[in-house]
Amino acid sequence: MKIAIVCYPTFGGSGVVATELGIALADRGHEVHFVTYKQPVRLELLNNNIHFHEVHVPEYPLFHYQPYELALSSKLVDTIKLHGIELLHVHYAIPHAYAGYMAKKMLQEEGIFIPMITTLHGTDITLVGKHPFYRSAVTFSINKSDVVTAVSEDLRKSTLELFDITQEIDVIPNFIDQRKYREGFTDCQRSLMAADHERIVTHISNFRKVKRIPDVISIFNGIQKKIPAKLVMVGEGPEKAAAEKQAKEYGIEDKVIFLGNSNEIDRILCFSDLFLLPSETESFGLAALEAMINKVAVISTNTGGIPEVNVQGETGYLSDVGDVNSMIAHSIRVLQDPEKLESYKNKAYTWAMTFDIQHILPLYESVYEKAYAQR
Ligand code: GMT
Repeated sequence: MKIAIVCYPTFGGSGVVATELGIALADRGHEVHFVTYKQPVRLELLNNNIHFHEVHVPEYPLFHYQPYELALSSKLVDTIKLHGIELLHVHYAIPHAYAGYMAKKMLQEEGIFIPMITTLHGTDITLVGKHPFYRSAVTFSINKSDVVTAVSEDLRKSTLELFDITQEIDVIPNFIDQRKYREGFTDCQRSLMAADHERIVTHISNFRKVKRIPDVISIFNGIQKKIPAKLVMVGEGPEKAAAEKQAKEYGIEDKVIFLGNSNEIDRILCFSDLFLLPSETESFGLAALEAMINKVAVISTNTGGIPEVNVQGETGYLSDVGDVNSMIAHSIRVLQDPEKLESYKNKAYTWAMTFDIQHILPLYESVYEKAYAQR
């Protein structure tokens, strides 16, 4: 099939999922066209099956806000016509489903029918989309999609609770591509981060409020009082400066390493023992799944879709949002006994394997067929 994918090209989970899905579809012989404002960060190689079309928004001083949706829907119309694209898959409802629907209607005027799949990723529903200023447009564009998917059962339920949805929502979870990890890194270069006797705790996110970064630092502070350890913080975002300050206030700044954004997540996870995800809400928690496939145990909150990923007492532990003491206790329990730690890590890996792209890609292909059949 010839498929156009619209996504955010950033380090955020929705962009990562969209990009990895596009790459996997291209490997399966589909022709994939990414349409977005910048080449997606994980899209390193373009090839015969992978194309990238940049959306340009001309700056015009009259506009207080430059009309990205307009430029995106025009670009979609042109790209779909030029390349004979058969199906449109938009990731993140705002504003992609809305722009996609406009493109679909414009094409219909010319006798071209293009089915649209909308994948909901979480913040487009639970944080931003439900805002009264957006709610009507989000409801409309979800209901006008030919197929809607959500990345967890929890997100499906929240969407049905928060909006007046007349559409069925299929759950297709986030995935990992275990082929990328099969060879593994024989040299994890652990010594770059910590001494032999120290454990390595990791957090990866975009450092937004929803990630509860102060809890990450507090949990680590509690851990390092009992167990020699380092904290590796990966990512950039609004809460980073405060986290650096907090580490200094606790007097642990020499134990907390801020790496910024990285394209080498697997190398970092390779030497990690424990992953912290104390989020306020999380529709799925792709970062936790990426940790697990790298044999890293997970300490998380029990919110949103996280319990569908992290299994209590098996792959790690889950606590109530904000219960830092419980997360410290769980972390210490996991880290202090090398044999137990190994068992958590192995179970994390085994469970993560069930989310391999090989199992998930056919689910997307089947919703594509369902949408295509509705033409
Ligand atoms: O978590 C983020 O801040 C990024 C965000 C996004 O929209 O890109 O991630 C969301 O989508 C991911 C991929 O489906 C999910 O794994 C994340 O759990 C979800 N984030 C939240 O729900 C907060």
